[in-house]
Amino acid sequence: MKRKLLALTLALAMGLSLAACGGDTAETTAPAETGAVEATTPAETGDDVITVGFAQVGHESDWRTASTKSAQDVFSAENGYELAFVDCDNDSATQLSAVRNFIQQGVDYIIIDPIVSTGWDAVLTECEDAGIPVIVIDRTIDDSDKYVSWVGSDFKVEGLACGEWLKAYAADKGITEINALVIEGSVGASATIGRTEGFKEIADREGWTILDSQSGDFTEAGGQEVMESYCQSYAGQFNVVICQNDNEAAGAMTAMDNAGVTYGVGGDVILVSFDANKPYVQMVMDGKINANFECNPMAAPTVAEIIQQLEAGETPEKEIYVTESWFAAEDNVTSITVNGEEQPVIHVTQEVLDARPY
Ligand code: GZL
Repeated sequence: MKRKLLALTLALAMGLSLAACGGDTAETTAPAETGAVEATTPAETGDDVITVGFAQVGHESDWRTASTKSAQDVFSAENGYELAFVDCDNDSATQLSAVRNFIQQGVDYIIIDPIVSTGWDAVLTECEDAGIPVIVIDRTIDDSDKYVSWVGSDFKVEGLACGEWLKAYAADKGITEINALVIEGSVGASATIGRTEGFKEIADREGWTILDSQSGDFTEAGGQEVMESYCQSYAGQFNVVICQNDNEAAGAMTAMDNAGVTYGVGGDVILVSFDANKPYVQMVMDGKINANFECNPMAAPTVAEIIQQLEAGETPEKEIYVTESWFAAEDNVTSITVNGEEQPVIHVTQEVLDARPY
């Protein structure tokens, strides 16, 4: 009961301080069946258990698996939490419905990793009315700020870093013409929007050609399907493939293998990926992937700190960025500068690989 009173006080404070959010997003989607709710219930329930509802994007990628594991490790019974986890299977209607179910369950806190960045203001208003603080992780919500904090990555910076690395790499290799194919992530996801925008900004500045840019939905199957189509449509025309996550890169490699297209160090095509999950950092070390731009999935520890701040009546930061690294197969580009900030490009050695946490 103590936490409920605290949350209600917070919600009232938030309601008073928040500027009106632009644009009503009328709920047009009828609530669908929610995903299976998996609650990790502590052996001993007590007054000090904090209940957390987590509406996760889905299970589409290795990155997602790491993100989910991070939350399950942190919000465990032994750590004093009861986690109600919903895998929303990349379905926005399921995700909105899952959040509404958390409200009905009366959880203490709600975590959302939003599948898409719009359509959120109505349900976030319902959370606020119910006095349940919302913490957003990873992808962003762009049509409402009725949440306490967001913890994640700057996706545009990831895209810019990719472009700046490619510029430096091409210069070192004497490559004067870039004809790129992009395999985008899920449509409407802020990760897709940011990475696409960042890379295109550099491509436009450098006069590169982006021959095509289609969604592989952040999955291996999607990456393979798009790359098979590219190998047909753009045979012999491209020398760069940008995959917006590791699973798409895996699919693209299969398609290029089948089409007899060589890639990676010494190949005809420069292959770039995002996420930098450990198996794909291994592929960078092996020279299959030329560069990989990390997207850190470990937001849960920071979310736990935010919850503890709220429990203590403190006000957390509104935006908290996680740290990320850039990896390359060769050591010919040692650093790049993005938005005026220089950051090393890490040449992947066995020591670097062994040190990777996920
Ligand atoms: C980005 C995250 C993306 C990953 C993909 O933060 O939302 O979704 O890059 C995942 O692997 O599917």
